[in-house]
Amino acid sequence: MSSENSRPGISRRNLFKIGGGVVAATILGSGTYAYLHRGASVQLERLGISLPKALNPLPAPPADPALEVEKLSTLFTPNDKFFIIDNAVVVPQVDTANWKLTIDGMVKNPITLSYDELLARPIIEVDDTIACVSNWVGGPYVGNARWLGVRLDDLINEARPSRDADQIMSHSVDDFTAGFPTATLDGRDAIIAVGMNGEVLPVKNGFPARLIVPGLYGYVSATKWLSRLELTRFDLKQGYWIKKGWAKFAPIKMQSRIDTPYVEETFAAGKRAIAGVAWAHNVGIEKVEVKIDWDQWREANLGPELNNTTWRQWWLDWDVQPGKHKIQVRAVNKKGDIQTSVKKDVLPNGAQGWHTITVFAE
Ligand SMILES: Nc1nc2c(c(=O)[nH]1)N[C@H]1C(S)=C(S)[C@@H](COP(=O)(O)O)O[C@H]1N2
Ligand SMILES: [Mo]
Repeated sequence: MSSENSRPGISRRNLFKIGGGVVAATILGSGTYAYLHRGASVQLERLGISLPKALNPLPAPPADPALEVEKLSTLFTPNDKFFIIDNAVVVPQVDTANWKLTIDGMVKNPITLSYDELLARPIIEVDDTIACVSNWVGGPYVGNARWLGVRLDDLINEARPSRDADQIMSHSVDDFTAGFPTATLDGRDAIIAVGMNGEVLPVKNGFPARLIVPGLYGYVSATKWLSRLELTRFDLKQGYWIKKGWAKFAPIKMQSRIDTPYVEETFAAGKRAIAGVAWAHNVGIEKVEVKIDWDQWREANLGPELNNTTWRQWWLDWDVQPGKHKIQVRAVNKKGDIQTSVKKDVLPNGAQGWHTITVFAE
């Protein structure tokens, strides 16, 4: 990883957020004032929107084990805690009156939809865990949400794509691009999302609309501030990060993470829990195993399973003796594949290996 710019897509925007409006405006000048002003009006508009209900709403979420297990990730990641990854210098502020979505390229029937026309389509709910390819083993760039939106396969079919098109290239209002195979639309619940965890999609997560394609890393699929879906070919066009050396095809790798204890944590000896989350997209988590020091692998308790593209929480009770301890975790998917121990860095197609931490009990 050479520089920040070579990661899909670490935000330089934090600089902007830190000082708040006044400081940022002083540093960046009067263009910034207009931007902040527009931001406020887009936020106001967003708060006034009431989204349609899903045709077949998902059942209410099951009881969350995180209520019982301290420091375990919640089953759904709250919007204000959701990770944010993009290369936008400033967050695009899109006002829905001027927004439209175009589906074009190698299609017989190009489609253009306004925001209201999009919302008038059949709406579904999808629980899905999204992940960034730059997430290191044990890292924070993964989150689970209940998304609300319009099925992507229906819209693409309506546009009557040419048989020769093998890629769906998504474009954003700020010229980000991400492409994935047309074959990915195999019946899975890929959507143009307009809602997230019961709210209108937050501005930082892509308001008014973004793509959610279960099972693919964000940099090839999860375009925020979406403006265009172009049917094309991989041998003609490549998305933003592909030109920078990241893999063309990027299914999310099976992973497991220890949330608690944290790396190098010191805590009192005695009873406590080891807990975290694990995911194996499109297959599902069968079990999670934990190895403490030189013991045998022990099977953890598993939280509720929403579907096979969401993470599963896990936890294990531990009676800790004083001293230094090593903890490792690995997942097993429903095909019986054990998460690989072979370590790989994030480039080109996602990190792998077992999350391994050292802790101290006293
Ligand atoms: N317009 C735009 N969309 C984007 C990106 C971007 O840089 N610009 N980054 C992608 C990447 S790399 C990831 S991992 C996801 C992250 O989505 P989130 O910020 O809602 O968590 O957004 C994707 N969508
Ligand atoms: Mo990403």
